[in-house]
Order: sequence, then C-alpha cells, then structure tokens
Amino acid sequence: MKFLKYIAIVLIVVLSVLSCNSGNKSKDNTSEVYQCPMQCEGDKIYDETGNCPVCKMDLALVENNLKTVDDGSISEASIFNLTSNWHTEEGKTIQLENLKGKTLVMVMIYTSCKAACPRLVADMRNIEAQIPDEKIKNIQFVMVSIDPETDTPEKLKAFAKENVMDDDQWTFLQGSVSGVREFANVLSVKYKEISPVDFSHSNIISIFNSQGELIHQQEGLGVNNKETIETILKITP
Ligand SMILES: [Cu+2]
Repeated sequence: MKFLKYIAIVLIVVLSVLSCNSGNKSKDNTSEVYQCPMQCEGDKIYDETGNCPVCKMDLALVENNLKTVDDGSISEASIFNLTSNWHTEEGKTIQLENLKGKTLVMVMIYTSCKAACPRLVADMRNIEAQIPDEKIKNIQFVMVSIDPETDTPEKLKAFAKENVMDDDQWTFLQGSVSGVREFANVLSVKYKEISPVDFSHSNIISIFNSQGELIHQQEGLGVNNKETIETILKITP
C-alpha cells in the first residue's frame, strides 16, 4: 500500500512538472539577454552572462523586447493545429496552417446540394460584397466540402467558376473523410449522409482570426449578418 502511495506521489510530481512546462511555453518567446550595468558599450547586448569587456563588471539581465516579436507560434485553440491535408480547387495540397495570416470566413457545404448550400453560398457572397476592397486581400473566404468523395478539386473549381467565386479571396477545400469530420467538430457543424447524394447539415459561417482562433459564428440561412461583418472588419487590418 505504501508503495502504491509512493508511485502516486511520483506520478503527480511528474505530471505537474510536465504541465508547468507546457504552460510556460510562451515564455520561451522572450529570450534573456545581458548588458553592462554601466552601459560602457551603449546598448550593446550579450546572449550569455559574463563581464563587460570594458569595465569588467558583471553583465546584468535585461528583457529584450526586440526579440519578443511574433515567432510564429500558435495557441492551443487554433485550427492550425489540425494537421490533416486538404486539396484546393486549384489542385494544391495544403494544411490549414497555410491559411495563416488572414482573417478566415469559413463554411461547410457540398456542391451537389440543392437545398441549403446555395443559400449559404449566397450568404458568403453577401458578406464578401460588404467588405471594403482594401480589406479583401487580408481575408480568405473558405468553402470546405462535407462530401470529399464527390467534391474533387475539378468539381470544386467548376463550382467556383459557375458561382463567380474564382477570385483569389475564395478557396475551396477537399479533405479526407476523417479530416472533414475533425474540422466539423471544431466548428460544431453537424452533418450526416442521408442518401448516397445528400447530406443534412448545420448552416454555420465561422470567423477565425489570422492566428486560426474561432472568433464568431453565425447560424442559419439568410440571417442578419451585421454582427458577422462588424467582427470581420474589427479583426482585419
Ligand atoms: Cu447543403
């Protein structure tokens, strides 16, 4: 019994050390640098401790704000952590992380849908039409197919052309069956195959910031998109 208790304590200690490490991840972004307290060499900094070559005093630790710029790390909540592969309508293979740096307006549809998807597409176009030209280059409108077996890159490209959504700000994605399911779970989008050609699905447009974090969702068809557009404008430079 005593032995079990000992193991439990060791486990707790190990786990807490591990979780501390992951919690402190962001701290690695700030590198420590050193400087002479007398500033014999002006603002010159050193990566290691030591002595000032001029006055021989111990170098003092300073926070190096210059090195705390974005190092490309992403938060745990970011969709860029999903490592599944996707094909664009242009036939390129990408991961979601390749969309980093832009505000993302995303929706899940399938091209053979006759019911809700045409209206979701109209909603996406309506949102896009209300964005000032100078912001469009910082936004990607992404249509993710929930029917990856039917919606090949060729099919998606044809759909894009047909709907006049073949400009650069539009991207269509074909994933794997598991990749699509995983992505839908992140968006809380539910979908289900109800016949060999049809799916029932949620109607949700999701807004992600340039770091891939979910900021806003609008649910329904033809709903008032004022809040969605305000959100996009607010988070897009
Ligand atoms: Cu549909």
